[in-house]
Amino acid sequence: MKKDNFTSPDYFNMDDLLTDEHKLIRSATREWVKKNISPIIEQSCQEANFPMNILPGLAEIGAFGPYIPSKYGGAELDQISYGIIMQELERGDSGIRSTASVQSSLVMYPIFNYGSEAQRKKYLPKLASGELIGCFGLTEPDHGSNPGSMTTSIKDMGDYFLLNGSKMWISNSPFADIAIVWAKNEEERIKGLIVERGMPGFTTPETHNKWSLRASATGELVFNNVKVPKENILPNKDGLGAPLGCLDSARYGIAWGAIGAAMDCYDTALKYAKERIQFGKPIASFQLQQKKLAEMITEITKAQLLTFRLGQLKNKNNASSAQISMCKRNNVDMALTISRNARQILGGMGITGEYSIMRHMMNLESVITYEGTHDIHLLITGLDITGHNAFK
Ligand code: TGC
Ligand code: FAD
Repeated sequence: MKKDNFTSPDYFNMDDLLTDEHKLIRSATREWVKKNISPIIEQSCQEANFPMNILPGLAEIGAFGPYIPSKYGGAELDQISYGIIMQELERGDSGIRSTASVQSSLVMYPIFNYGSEAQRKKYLPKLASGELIGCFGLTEPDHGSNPGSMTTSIKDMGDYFLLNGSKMWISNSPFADIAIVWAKNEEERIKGLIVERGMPGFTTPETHNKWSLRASATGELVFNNVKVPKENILPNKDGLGAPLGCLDSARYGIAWGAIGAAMDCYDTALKYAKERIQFGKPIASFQLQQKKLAEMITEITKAQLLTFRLGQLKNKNNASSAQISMCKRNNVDMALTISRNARQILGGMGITGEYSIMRHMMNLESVITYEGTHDIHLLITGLDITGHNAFK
């Protein structure tokens, strides 16, 4: 792996819109990534191994629950700060950003927003410090894009719930201490539960043979007559809107994260194109390569503007789910297209682990699928602008 000399593009002076605190958070996260992720990530991916030893560092830079109030251990930052942290982490690797996204938006968010005060006090400080790691179980083997049809169930047994069923494709499941699990009760209403590792009947088999997100651990959640204490149910919201509310927060973070991956590919390709000599000239001097690079910086800039505006709306609690969908869809597609073009600029070198581009490209194939596929987000926009539901 080459030394990480990343410099971020800022073609429309976006920095003018950031506060000093935003810039400080960005430089701290970027330095942390250069020191702790860039030197090890290629090997982690090659070995399909999540680097567990980075968890305390992620907690220290405030990547676990950045917007959670400090009284529960969070950093109490605004939504743009959260986005910047996700951008910088995904600049390093989507799998590292995934771990922070899941912990913040899919585990801490529901406990903070839907949990009891006792649940907040019990779990949030330990999740913020990385003492506990969580995962989020919504997807099932037969219910991915359509989670409302889930079959995982809870049965009221008087002093506990009996949980049965299984979840699939769950980030962090193989090592998570707790899982936020979505299951239907006897009235077919979706409820959220906090399931703890060690509860009899609860297992988390790992999913192997992934070509994407290899530095992120993915697995199943299997529930075989698990007795879940009643105090572990999230009392303050139920129905499909509850998990979808968490997804809004995570999708927002992914929108920022994808810009990080795109910037890394662009920066690498631009530097390479200026240095690589063919036919006696740098390849950056050929029109075809300039077209690729010019389109990349245009698309990154458009995404930066869209996403910053979304962050302003989020800060005012005024971003709609459809706006978040549009931004997640646009930015991940943008990043994937840029990674493919950047890889071509590097020629044969682009397929090696000497450079980060192919790793980003493979990762982004998951990012364009999870948290709602590219198609699903298009249909969300379609529904929003026409009023016609084309899902069913
Ligand atoms: P629908 O009838 O439209 O809605 C059911 C209820 O939910 C409400 N709602 C939302 N609430 C909050 N946020 C949103 N984004 C919402 N979208 C809908 C809606 O108002 C309704 O409320 P109520 O009170 O009337 O009941 O539901 P549907 O069954 O037709 O499905 C809609 C659809 C397809 C958009 C939705 O199910 C969907 O988004 N599907 C995609 C599934 C998905 O994104 N799964 C992600 C799993 S987690 C993951 O991938 C983590 S990866 C993490 C990582 O590693 O980074
Ligand atoms: P399907 O829903 O079967 O979709 C297959 C194809 O059909 C897609 O192209 C889709 O766009 C299309 N399609 C589906 N419905 C329609 C329709 N109505 N109209 C048109 N086209 C349609 N889930 C979690 O709960 N927690 C996690 O932590 C998590 N982490 C993940 C990590 C990884 C690496 C991956 C790959 C997935 C993860 N997921 C997680 C699951 C992810 O959210 C789902 O894979 C995703 O929602 C899509 O579901 P599916 O794979 O079952 O695809």
